[in-house]
Amino acid sequence: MATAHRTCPICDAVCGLTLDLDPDGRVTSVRGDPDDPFSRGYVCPKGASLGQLDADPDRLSGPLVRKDGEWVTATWQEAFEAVEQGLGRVADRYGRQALAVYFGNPTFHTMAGFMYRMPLTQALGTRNVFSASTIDQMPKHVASGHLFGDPFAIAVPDLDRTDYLLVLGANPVESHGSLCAAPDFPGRLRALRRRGGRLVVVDPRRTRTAAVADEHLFIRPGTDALLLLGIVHTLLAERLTRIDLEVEGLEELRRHVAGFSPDAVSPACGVPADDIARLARELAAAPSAAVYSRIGTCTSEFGTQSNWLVDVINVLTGNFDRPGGVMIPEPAILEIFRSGQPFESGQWRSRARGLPEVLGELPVATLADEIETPGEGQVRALVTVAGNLALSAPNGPRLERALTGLDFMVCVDPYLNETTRHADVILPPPRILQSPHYDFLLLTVAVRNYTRFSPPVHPLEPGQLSEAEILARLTLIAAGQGADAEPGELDEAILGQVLGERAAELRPGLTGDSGPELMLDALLKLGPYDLTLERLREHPSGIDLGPLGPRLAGLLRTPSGRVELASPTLLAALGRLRARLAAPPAEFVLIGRRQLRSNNSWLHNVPALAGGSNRCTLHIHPADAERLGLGEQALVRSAAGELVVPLELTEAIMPGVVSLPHGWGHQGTPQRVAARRPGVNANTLTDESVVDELSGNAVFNGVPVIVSAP
Ligand SMILES: Nc1nc2c(c(=O)[nH]1)N[C@H]1C(S)=C(S)[C@@H](COP(=O)(O)OP(=O)(O)OC[C@H]3O[C@@H](n4cnc5c(=O)[nH]c(N)nc54)[C@H](O)[C@@H]3O)O[C@H]1N2
Ligand SMILES: Nc1nc2c(c(=O)[nH]1)N[C@H]1C(S)=C(S)[C@@H](COP(=O)(O)OP(=O)(O)OC[C@H]3O[C@@H](n4cnc5c(=O)[nH]c(N)nc54)[C@H](O)[C@@H]3O)O[C@H]1N2
Ligand code: SF4
Ligand SMILES: [Mo]
Repeated sequence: MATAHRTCPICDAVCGLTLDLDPDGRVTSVRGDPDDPFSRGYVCPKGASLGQLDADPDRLSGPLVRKDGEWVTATWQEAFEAVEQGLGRVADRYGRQALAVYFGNPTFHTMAGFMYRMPLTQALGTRNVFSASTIDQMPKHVASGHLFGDPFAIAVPDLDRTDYLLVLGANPVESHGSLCAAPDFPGRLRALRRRGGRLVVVDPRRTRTAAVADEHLFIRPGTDALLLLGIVHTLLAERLTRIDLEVEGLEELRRHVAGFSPDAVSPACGVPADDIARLARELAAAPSAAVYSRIGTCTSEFGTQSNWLVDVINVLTGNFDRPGGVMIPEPAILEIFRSGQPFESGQWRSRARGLPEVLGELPVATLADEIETPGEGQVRALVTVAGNLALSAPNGPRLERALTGLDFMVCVDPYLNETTRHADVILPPPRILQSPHYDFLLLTVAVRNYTRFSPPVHPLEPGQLSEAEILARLTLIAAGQGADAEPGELDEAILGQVLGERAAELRPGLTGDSGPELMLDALLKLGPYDLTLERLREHPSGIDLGPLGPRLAGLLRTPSGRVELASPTLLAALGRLRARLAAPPAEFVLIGRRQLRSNNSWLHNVPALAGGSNRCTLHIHPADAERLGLGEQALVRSAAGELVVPLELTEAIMPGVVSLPHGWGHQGTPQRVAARRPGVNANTLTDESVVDELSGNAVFNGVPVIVSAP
């Protein structure tokens, strides 16, 4: 029996896995890799089913092209020729702005997604660039951009050393963390408490994370910014600050938070004023403390303000860039995504709604507008890479209808699913275990500096294409070089750019079996630890690069060269929060939730993960269900649409709040296991017309709804 080492590619926790393989190369078991210095043998049910996911018989084994409304299998050459014709036709007739591209969540995990994203975007030559960032973490980038001048200066809690962790809008015991790579997050939280630390969770649901915490506070969805303002107010009013960094704007901040005392914000956010003030005092008094926030705060109306205030508190309490507080990891690679230029957004605006560009992209929440609104620049062709917009975008059904009106659509995706079924061409990457793996991005938000490379477990079969080659050839087609162009030349051009003036010196010595591996070797050699791909290959269980340390000074890019606590843009946006203090709350608001044995939309076809508690139900408080006279199901209506959903009564949710997981609603696709328990699409209810103003991020939490008997 052979074994292979592999980093789990599913979620952000980057667990090291050991796979047992039978003589035919089939995975017979998956265990946590005990020799991995970071994950130390941890594995969750999703990682344990990697073999089933990899061998899913419903994955596409070759390209599909739609002819006269029917899917036909095609050769790669035929498929690329169809792409060349389809994109070419639209670009020739309507110009490059008629092309759009969407990069989905797995492009943040795959090596090919990292390497070819920029080249493909540039080759398409369009401003209609979209990614999962604006249905996820864009508020965090904007907040860091304003505070530190670097939108990628994303600090993570020093989980293994902190004395106090305040978690808002995250449920890492089920999600295993996000913008915070920490294998065995649940174990690390237990360890925090064992060493005498304190864990406090703020969430409209008493989650599994809340269950392992010292304290849980319910909060009315969408009001974290108010709670956080109350904390900032207390820190300043009671002179509890301990500022170790050079900051700008403390006095402006003080003036602007004056109206947000705990007493003032408490009625709107539903957290008692005494608790708000106490949180501030506890954060200030703890030997070290970290405030950590995620999806619940990002995908809400005041996402950017919430994430700004989180780091303002980390700075004011002396915990930013400090062991035990929050710190910015130092990954093994050269971080080519840092531009070195001060952060700026709104360099262009979306055509239909005038929403600002951020990090070179536009909000997913306005993609349907861009497809449907006639005129110069109307989107008529779409490229998706690893995305399932029909299920993951706000008002997915509207976007899905818009997709049917496109002149051409090509998807790089292993499945024929709710989104790709509208394509003209589907280009499937090979199986997971046939691809090399390195977490270029996730290791930049790891709670320990650490590195690990996994070579492919299985070779490509004759005629099969790697995801790298698929994306390279798409890029070359987009650049006008045709379906026959050689990917090798593109790879050399990218490597040349990455190596810059050291190209002549370093290029001859680079090793790797593919473009992305060569790129990894280059970035390691240019990185801060003097590593090489060869060295990583010698350590298949990974290499520990030590605990996090302070590094903000080298990253600050604000105009003042200091931490800017009071960016005028953010202060100006406080007006809407002030108005919110007096606004009457909606009778019901919808929020989401993640489930341990699921990952967004694409794991529901794995038999080992289906069933049990993994159900698409609406959580509602029993008192609410009784008051409304609800039975097994409810009708839920919002400004965007309506759904009939099975109910699950639980006292773990706040009265007035209902929760529905996303990624469900599997209809009309050939995924046989998923089709047996399709669930409903939560994004039928989310409203694409409402966004977090400063980042354009979608609002999935705090959606006003009306709940009634069906
Ligand atoms: N098992 C599993 N793991 C996953 C995923 C998955 O689908 N399943 N998805 C992955 C992805 S793409 C991501 S981005 C991460 C996300 O990781 P997390 O951010 O941990 O995501 P959730 O588990 O959805 O936790 C969000 C929490 O916010 C709460 N919440 C909702 N609204 C509010 C609010 O207004 N205020 C506050 N304070 N809380 C609120 C919800 O009740 C929920 O408990 O997880 C990743 N990991
Ligand atoms: N209501 C609501 N909606 C949400 C959220 C929420 O909390 N609530 N969360 C949002 C968040 S945080 C995110 S990240 C988005 C996710 O949104 P998306 O990224 O659009 O959706 P996923 O469900 O992750 O779909 C991933 C797609 O990639 C394909 N895929 C998987 N592996 C690979 C691979 O290796 N290569 C390629 N080319 N394709 C691959 C899958 O088949 C699937 O089609 O959803 C968002 N939508
Ligand atoms: S926690 Fe995430 S990375 Fe770890 S095994 Fe589970 S799915 Fe994979
Ligand atoms: Mo995400």
